Amino acid sequence: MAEANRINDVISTGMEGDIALICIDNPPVNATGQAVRAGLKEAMEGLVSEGRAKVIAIYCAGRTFVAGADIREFGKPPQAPGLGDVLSAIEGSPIPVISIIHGTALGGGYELALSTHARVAVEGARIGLPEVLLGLLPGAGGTQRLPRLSGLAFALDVILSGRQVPAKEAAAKGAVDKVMAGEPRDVALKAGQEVIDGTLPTRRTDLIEAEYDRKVIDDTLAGVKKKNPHLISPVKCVEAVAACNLPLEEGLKVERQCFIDCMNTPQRAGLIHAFFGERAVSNIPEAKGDHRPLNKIGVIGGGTMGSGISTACLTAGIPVMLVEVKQEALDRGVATITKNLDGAVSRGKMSADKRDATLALLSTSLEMEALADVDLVIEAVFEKMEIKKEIFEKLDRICKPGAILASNTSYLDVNQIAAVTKRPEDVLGLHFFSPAHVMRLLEIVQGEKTAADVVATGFRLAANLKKVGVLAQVCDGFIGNRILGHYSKVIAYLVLDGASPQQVDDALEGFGLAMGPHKVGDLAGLDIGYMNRQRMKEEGLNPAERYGGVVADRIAEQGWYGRKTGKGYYVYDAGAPVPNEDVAGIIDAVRAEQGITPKSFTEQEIVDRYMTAMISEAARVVEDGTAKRPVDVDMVFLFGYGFPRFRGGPLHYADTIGAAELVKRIEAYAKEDAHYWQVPEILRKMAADGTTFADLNS
Ligand code: 3H9
Repeated sequence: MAEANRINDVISTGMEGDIALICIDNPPVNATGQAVRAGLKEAMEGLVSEGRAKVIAIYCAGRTFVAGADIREFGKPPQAPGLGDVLSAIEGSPIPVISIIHGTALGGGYELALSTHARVAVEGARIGLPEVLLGLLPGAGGTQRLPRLSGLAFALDVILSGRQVPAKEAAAKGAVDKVMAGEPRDVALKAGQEVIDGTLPTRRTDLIEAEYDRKVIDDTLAGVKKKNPHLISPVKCVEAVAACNLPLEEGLKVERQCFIDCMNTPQRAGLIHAFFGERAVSNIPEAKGDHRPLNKIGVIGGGTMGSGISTACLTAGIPVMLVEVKQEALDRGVATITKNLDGAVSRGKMSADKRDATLALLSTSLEMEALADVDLVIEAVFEKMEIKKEIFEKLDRICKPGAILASNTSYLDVNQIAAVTKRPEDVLGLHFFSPAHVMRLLEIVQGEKTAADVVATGFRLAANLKKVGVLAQVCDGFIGNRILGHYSKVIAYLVLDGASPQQVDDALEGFGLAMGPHKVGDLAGLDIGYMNRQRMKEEGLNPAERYGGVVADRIAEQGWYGRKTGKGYYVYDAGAPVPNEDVAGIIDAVRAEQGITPKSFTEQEIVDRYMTAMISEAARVVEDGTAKRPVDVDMVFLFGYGFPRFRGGPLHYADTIGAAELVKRIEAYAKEDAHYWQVPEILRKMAADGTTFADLNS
């Protein structure tokens, strides 16, 4: 800067002729932490009292404009000055102020831009108000100023979706005034000169009257409540926007109150835990070391999983060699991949040309030898140890030195698979979740001998595929399926002991699950669980364990496999599914045979038992090191199992109950079934120490 004046560590000002520049430099994303707010206030006061500048341009250093308030400050005592006050001072400035947006102007960052008198986006920039995704709402004027600039419908869309709006669309809607090319500082000078020349008009947003339509607001509110019956912040967003017909000062008061209401909810804490958790899982040394190349990937198996994995890799631009044993199976695999990509085209996520180019990255073969030149092979065949061993022996012979050999097994012992090769250091588990091109979780399973750069490559693959990679150690089912295997038993016990399947589904949907477990069973096919239980029976059940599968077995034995047969726990005719009356008869008969007198359970009791079972096994998974930290378990459940994001994950939720209460609950349940309900040692210790799972995350 010609005349640089450092206000503090993150804010500096300077003069270039008649143009004053304010630069925000607060890496990584220029969040409006206390130093930024205080520095901006001081810089504005200085420039206004000096009175030399004809225009003030605010821009940012680094990769982006301000990406929002500093989320790390939330939940802590507020520190002056508040962002709202700083922005009101900017809006009230007698010298016109403009903002130069590059990268992303999000949340409080875009609100800063809204308080200035004109917004210039650098080409490629995006704006957005994503607070709703954090259980909040724009709390520094966004709900009041955006409708004034761009109208109610657009403002409601941006605020409720949290989406990032490209500069071009934002300009068309008046949400930015101009799009220019260049470096932010150069654009600041150019745009500043245009303001002086009168070619870039400026205006105060607070003086614009918002167009107002009560019906749009009422309809939006009704839609929001229907779409997200559990969430508080979308309702509060609409409530705040509804105040945009008041004078700005009054509207800001309503917005402030709505913001505080949201800030005080456990949903806000859960969603912010999810935001940081998503980043924390790969913020570990294991993910960061050297990695091996990923220029070509082999996939063995063209079934649902293999096709989904191939689709994910191809979509990320990685060439795939798909191998199957029979031509028909290969054709089916290619057809599934094509269908997956067509789906992306019809949803507007991919152009037809891009689909063709993506498909051109796929080659196929009936010979494993075709995998000789790939960097990574992902085996996705039946869950049978003998078949996997046979494949890995062959891969060991065929694949080039240094190639990574991965299994998509969902529960088998990766060490045993690795042991059949002469290169166990190159073997790991890459557990995708179905549908693999949609679900974001990837469990990266580290075997005893897996090399460090192979694990790091697993994380690199996750990042390339835009998935959330979570490190897991070997055990039956790794993190997710092991925990699922445990808590799914409590669902059967609840039904045996008195709850109806529908009651269980309703209670858990009320807790936030998108679909109750019996509806999920009907969707997945009840024959699958039945076959698994038969296999387990053949292998020998644990006599100490209560067998809960009797009801499910009898339902499947009727040939009622759920949706695909039109009947399961529910009956699927034309309308909404209704509970299958015959299932009630089966349940009554089983209870009578087992001498069970049915109890009644409240919805809360159902949720408590279900969650306590999930938390118990999750705690053991952390205790024995299968998961590195509680946050890893939480992210597995958010990204792989549809656990409600606003609850943060099972162990974040556990902290809201507290270890002492959980121990008390488990001990009470243990009076009915001491084998199933056992207090994990880690939980007992936490109850004694007064510590939480969150303490183990740091
Ligand atoms: C708000 O503004 C409220 C106001 O309305 C009212 C106030 C009164 N704070 O994602 P990345 C960290 S609410 C603190 O990996 P990318 C992030 O944790 C806020 N830290 O990069 C990571 O740290 P680490 C509304 C933040 O390039 C590092 O920065 N705004 C914040 O993939 C890099 O992040 C939002 O919700 C923050 N606000 O994506 C935007 N943002 O390296 C949230 C990021 O230690 N942010 N960090 O792991 C994002 O969506 C993405 O970070 C962004 C960059 C698109 C900006």
